[in-house]
Amino acid sequence: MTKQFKRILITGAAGRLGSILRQDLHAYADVLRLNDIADLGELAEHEEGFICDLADFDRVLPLTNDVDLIVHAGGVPVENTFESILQSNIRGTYNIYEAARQNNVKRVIYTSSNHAIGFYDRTETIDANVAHRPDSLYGLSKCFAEDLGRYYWDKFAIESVNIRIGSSFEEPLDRRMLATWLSFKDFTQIVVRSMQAPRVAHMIVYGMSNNRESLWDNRFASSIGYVPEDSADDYREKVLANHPPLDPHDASARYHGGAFAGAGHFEDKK
Ligand code: 15L
Repeated sequence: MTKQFKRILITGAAGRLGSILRQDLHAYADVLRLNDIADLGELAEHEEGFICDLADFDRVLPLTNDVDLIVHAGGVPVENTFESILQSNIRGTYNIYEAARQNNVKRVIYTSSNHAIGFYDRTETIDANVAHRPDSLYGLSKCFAEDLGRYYWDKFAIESVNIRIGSSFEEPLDRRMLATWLSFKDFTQIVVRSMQAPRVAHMIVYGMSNNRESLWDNRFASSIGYVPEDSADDYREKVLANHPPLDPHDASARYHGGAFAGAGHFEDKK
């Protein structure tokens, strides 16, 4: 059967979420071009391996050549030094968009993060139209990337879906994740819907499963047909039994971003 896409580029393909995409997206594309700075292991027949640092534009240009779309999951996945956030997430994401423009790639799916809005108080339920409120340099790099996508849409008609991922793990690992959890299956679904939607312009959606407790109003995701099938509630009793409640006045408990909001400046001496 012919697949919908000829070639999809996945950056960060050796990472936790990139590996899920590597496994699941072959159903939609003849060829998966996989990028990371880490080893990608053995490549299947339908896979092209491309080890390079996204901060190096001369490598990113050929990386994005002849692809139908880009799923950009590469970069530093948590708080780090400013220098590494700058190189991997800020310069790296700029390089992806600029190379996409030069190679005429028309859509980028970006794994953004809830840490772009991590300083909203948990008493507030927010949608994807609220102003950025980053809780870390990492979160700030996600804000930059979302705005970069908007700029490349407004000026160059490159579409993007920015998926503000909550917490995507095998199962919810603490009380906060009862609200922020995104199952791996739902993660694949929201990426696939983002790839298949006929028109997305520049969108921001939340990457969250169907959790009863929720910090985010995800109504915009319904326009691309995302209907989460899993729920953190299936793990609720286990999580509550294993994780005592935090002090509700502590910053790690008060804000959407959890421990990222509660942490100090990464480079301060501990
Ligand atoms: C993220 O952005 C991280 O990549 C992930 O490791 C988790 O910490 C997640 O946010 C979260 O907020 O739970």
